[in-house]
Amino acid sequence: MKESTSKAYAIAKERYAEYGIDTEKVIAQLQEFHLSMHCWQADDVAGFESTGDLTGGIQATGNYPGKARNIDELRADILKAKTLIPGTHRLNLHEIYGDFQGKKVDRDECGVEHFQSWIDWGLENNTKLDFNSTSFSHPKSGNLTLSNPDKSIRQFWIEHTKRCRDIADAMGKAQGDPCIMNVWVHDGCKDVSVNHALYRRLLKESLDEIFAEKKEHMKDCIEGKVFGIGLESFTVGSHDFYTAYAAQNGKIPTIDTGHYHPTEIPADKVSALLQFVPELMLHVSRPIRWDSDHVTIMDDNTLELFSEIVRADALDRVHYGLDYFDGAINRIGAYVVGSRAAQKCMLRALLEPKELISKYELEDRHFEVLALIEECKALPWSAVYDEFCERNNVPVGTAFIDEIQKYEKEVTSRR
Ligand code: RNT
Ligand code: ZN
Repeated sequence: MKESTSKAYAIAKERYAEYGIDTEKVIAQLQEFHLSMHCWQADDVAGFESTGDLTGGIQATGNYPGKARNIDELRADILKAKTLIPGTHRLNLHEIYGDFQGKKVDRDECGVEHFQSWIDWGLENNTKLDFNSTSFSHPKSGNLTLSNPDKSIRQFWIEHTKRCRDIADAMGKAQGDPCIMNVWVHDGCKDVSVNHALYRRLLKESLDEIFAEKKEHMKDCIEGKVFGIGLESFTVGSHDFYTAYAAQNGKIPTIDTGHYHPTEIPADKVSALLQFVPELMLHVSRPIRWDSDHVTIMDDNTLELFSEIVRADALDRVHYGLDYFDGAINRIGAYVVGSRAAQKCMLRALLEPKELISKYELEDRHFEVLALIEECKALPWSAVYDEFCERNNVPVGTAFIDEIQKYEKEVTSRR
């Protein structure tokens, strides 16, 4: 262990003790904080099904060389990223990342057999799996999938999503821990339209049919959005729609931090939703103007989000997915920066002296609340993070940059 790291940690430990915070306990909590790393950062959401374009309300920009072109490269890149991120983390797969062995497997034909090698890989690499149905980038994606008035198209996507639940259930069973399956569909209208109630009724009916079968080893999440690219005027699966659906049906709403109006604070959803729904799924991202998917950083929105979870004492009621895709920079670097940023936000949330602040607030002493929140920003949390990295045998500070450059030179740049 580097002497400077351990000295800095010893001082940090004392400083936090002055506020009643036990940094050893916090490090133990951070060790139990598992991100669900999104497989789709490795190849700009391409998947292994076809070489077609990414369509359906989302877009990845950038042409940085070296993206993963097949399942082996994707697995290698994710394992590389994992060596640079402290802790143990899950992997979030989309259906288009199945092991199709070069065969054409349409979305209404997918089955557990196409994910058996992922299940084995997860067990071998101590990586639990989460899952997503994929309704974009397909000839039948169009503007409407589960809410399409054309029954045959709607049925196609219902069948797909049901099959995805079977796959997720098999993953959960094999790993002895529920697989969290997210449903996001891009359904919407580009321009003025009048059949909103119809589309929403159809989406509700499709979801009812999809969720009809109880599953033991997976949990369902539903993800809303303000708008999709090319579908700016109307979104069938809006936040109101899914919030109401989740509350009525005991489902898990997914809070994608890139999916709200610019002045809306995603963190504020946590204590509101958790009064009515069992759990939450997160897609931690970073919205920039029209793009909802820049690499996660330690920004105010993310800090506040994790703080609200800790303050609500809801650490075990939340699943921590990441969801960004940046094709303009080294993609493994994007994984590492974003994952470490999410961990730092959680660490800072755990280090907040919340009992003290809460006491002041309940006594109506608001200057003291403000002062403490301000002071906490400058407490030596980074020394605790460095110590956490040391204990997990991953590079401390910027040392991961060299490792990623080396991997780029030896592996990704040769693709
Ligand atoms: C899109 C949603 C969705 C996707 C992934 C790839 O706006 O956020 O979660 O990003 O499913
Ligand atoms: Zn998302």
